Amino acid sequence: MEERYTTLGEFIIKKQEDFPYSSGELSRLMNSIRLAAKIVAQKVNQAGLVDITGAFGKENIQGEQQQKLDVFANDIFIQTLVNREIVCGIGSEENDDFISICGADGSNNNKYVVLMDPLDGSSNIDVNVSVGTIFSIYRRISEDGTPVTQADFLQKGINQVAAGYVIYGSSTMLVYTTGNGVNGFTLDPAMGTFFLSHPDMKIAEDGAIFSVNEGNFNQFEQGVKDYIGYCKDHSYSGRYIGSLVADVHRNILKGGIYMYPGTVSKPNGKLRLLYECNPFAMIIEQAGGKATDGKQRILEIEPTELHQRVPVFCGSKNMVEKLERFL
Ligand code: AHM
Ligand code: MG
Repeated sequence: MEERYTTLGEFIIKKQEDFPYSSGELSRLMNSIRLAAKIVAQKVNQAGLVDITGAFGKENIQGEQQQKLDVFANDIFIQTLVNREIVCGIGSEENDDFISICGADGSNNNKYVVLMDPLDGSSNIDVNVSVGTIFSIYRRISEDGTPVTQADFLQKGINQVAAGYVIYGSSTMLVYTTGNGVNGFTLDPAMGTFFLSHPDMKIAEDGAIFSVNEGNFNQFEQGVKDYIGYCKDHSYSGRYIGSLVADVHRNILKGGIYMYPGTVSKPNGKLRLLYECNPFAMIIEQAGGKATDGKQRILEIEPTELHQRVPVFCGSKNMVEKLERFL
């Protein structure tokens, strides 16, 4: 079969065959994410048609209003993973605490935990801008068979076994890595099948796109301001959708830097280490780029809390290194 016809399902099986002694658990987990992504894609595509957009009237732990589709996506991903008894714990940006998944006898022999932002950028849904799901998979560090603990979720990003995102854009794509390169799959909506469309994705070492919310400019530290000045002096294109998955996806494909720096009022910025920064840092590094909080590699930050925020600068290697010289 020619590569262009490879489906995500086939790709997952092929990956597993590279590890003949694997239990197949990660493959089954990826298949569950693939299924949940299709269900959410279908719902996102209907957002303008059915009464599903708009505020749900509830706030999440960060005091932000949840949208109906946030809640839907969260439920679908959780249900899919729980029903298939495929993980021992789930951490979600939409849940205050992690979820421990146990059988009737209180035990769980699965070895992976999933952390996710089920629908990032959901404030963009009402205006038909691309949104996405971000996920991250770790091997538990607590003893097999016992309920998961917070420590299973507070692992450094370098421990990620896999990470990926789904972008619900003009087409739906699922992009993921298991630590051996990055591959992207596009959903054929007529067939309901993801096909390998972007094998071995690489981000250019140099780029000419900078993505940052310049509305916060006056609150940035001087080094960030100077770097933005450098980008302008070099006539780089400013591109900021305000939807992380879409902004980073574009920069991976075209070369560029994404920045969410700390501000005077929010020194740690806005984005969450566990649900947003770590998965993207793994993907970007696997694609040949870099991701830093300005002081250290994102993947080496020791997490201290589930909903921790960190400044983030990620993208084309030479652009991130240039920025680091300004900081
Ligand atoms: P969310 O997880 O609540 O959707 O917020 C994250 C989003 C990102 O998608 C995006 O990059 C960022 O918030 C935009 O923030 P701002 O509007 O401050 O620029
Ligand atoms: Mg988010």
